[in-house]
Amino acid sequence: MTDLFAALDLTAPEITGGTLPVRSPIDGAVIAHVHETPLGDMPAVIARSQVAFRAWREVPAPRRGELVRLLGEELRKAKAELGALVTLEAGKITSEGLGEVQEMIDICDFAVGQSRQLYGLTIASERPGHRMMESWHPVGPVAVISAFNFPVAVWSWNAALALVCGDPVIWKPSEKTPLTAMASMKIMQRALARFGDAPEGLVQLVIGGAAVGDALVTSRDIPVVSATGSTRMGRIVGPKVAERFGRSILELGGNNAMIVAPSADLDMAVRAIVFSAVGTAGQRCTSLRRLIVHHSIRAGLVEKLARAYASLPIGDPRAVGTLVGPLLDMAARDAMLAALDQAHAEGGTVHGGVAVDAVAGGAYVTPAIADMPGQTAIVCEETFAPILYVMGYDTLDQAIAMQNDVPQGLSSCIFTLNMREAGAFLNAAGSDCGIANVNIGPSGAEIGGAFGGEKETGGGRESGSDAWKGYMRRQTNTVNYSDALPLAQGVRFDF
Ligand code: UN1
Repeated sequence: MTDLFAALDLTAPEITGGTLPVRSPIDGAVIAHVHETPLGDMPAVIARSQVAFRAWREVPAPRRGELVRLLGEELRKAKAELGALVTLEAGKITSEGLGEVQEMIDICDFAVGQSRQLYGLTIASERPGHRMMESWHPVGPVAVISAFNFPVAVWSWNAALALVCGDPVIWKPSEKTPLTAMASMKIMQRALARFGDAPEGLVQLVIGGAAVGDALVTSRDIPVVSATGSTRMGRIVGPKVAERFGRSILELGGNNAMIVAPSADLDMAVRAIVFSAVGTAGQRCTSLRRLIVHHSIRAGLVEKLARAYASLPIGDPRAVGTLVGPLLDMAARDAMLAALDQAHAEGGTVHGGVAVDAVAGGAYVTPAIADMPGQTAIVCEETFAPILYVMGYDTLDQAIAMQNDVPQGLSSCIFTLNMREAGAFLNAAGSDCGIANVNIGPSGAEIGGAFGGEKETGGGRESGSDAWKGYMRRQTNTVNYSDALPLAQGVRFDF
């Protein structure tokens, strides 16, 4: 552990003697005490960001991209170590810890290309001798508030785009995962040192709880707040940002479903279900939580799943072969067990969902399948744990209605070999989610697409497609190169 910290440039004074204890979900042991950002420092942090903005917005975008290119290079060099720290601090299995760092590298590559493609439009003017166009300008400091479950990738989706768009970044990571954030900042600093002349305060990290977050959320000097976490958190952040006419990018809860149609390739469906329901111990916002299966294949599919679930190695996420690591902490395990009790009380039959003592001090569980009589109250809630609720359907319309009948709207999918069903699912009257897939699970999205969802998921979009526009301000320009001054809409104002 000490070697890992040293390899990531985390020095003893930085990770000892602070007020915030950091625990590893692997065994619950305290691995560091980090220093929190005093609340009184927040005005200076925000002011530094504003000063950095005034310099950075004038750096040509492709040159800004160079910084992100260097970040991608430094991340490649540090991938093994940072991935291992994600495993230690967030409890992800080794492959998923590395995958998270790869996701950071991917968004850097994407953003470098984007830095030469901050395209506006030219627009036909109705007036002779006039040219209209649309320009995209840097908007100002962006606050990134991230969650424990993707402790570093979520920051990078926002930061890589914000930086090429000309915006400084202030990052408040989850209090549960400050070490991976600190290590990412060290990697960022290496990129900044190689870059040479970036303004001081371009990328900052603040560590602390709700009060530190609130200082960012309520500041008029931070035009964009990108917040990932629970719907409960979003309900607090969203209105505060709106109250000052800021822009929020919210990535909140998901309650993602898969519809399994009679024609589905069941072996493929089982693999997709197991990865998306059990992978990351069910702690992705994209995790599969609801399985809506045609009645004719329901019993067989549940049986296959139960067999697959029974074969999954549960334990220390660092061990070769482990597929199910720990939940974040004992509170997360208690919440899972309480949800299963409620599922039982609501008429469900629960398989699995038992606490196991894989590594003393860690919150390990067997993943659960809850065969439900219908979409009851507990099924409509997001419980951040490996619980898969199974429900039956007769007609596709019924299945789609059920899929949409929850407050959240992040990700969704259908397994079918019937192209009419696939088409209906992706249609306007189909899935109401931000992500809708055919014959792949709801989780593990690539960075090239816009990531986010509707309804209580918050409506934000990050990462690929044109999500970069969320980090810039749009300006409509009209240039008159004639010697007359005609008014639009034919208005006359002669004097
Ligand atoms: C999250 O859980 O907050 O699609 C993000 C996925 C990952 C990102 C998940 N690319 O599962």
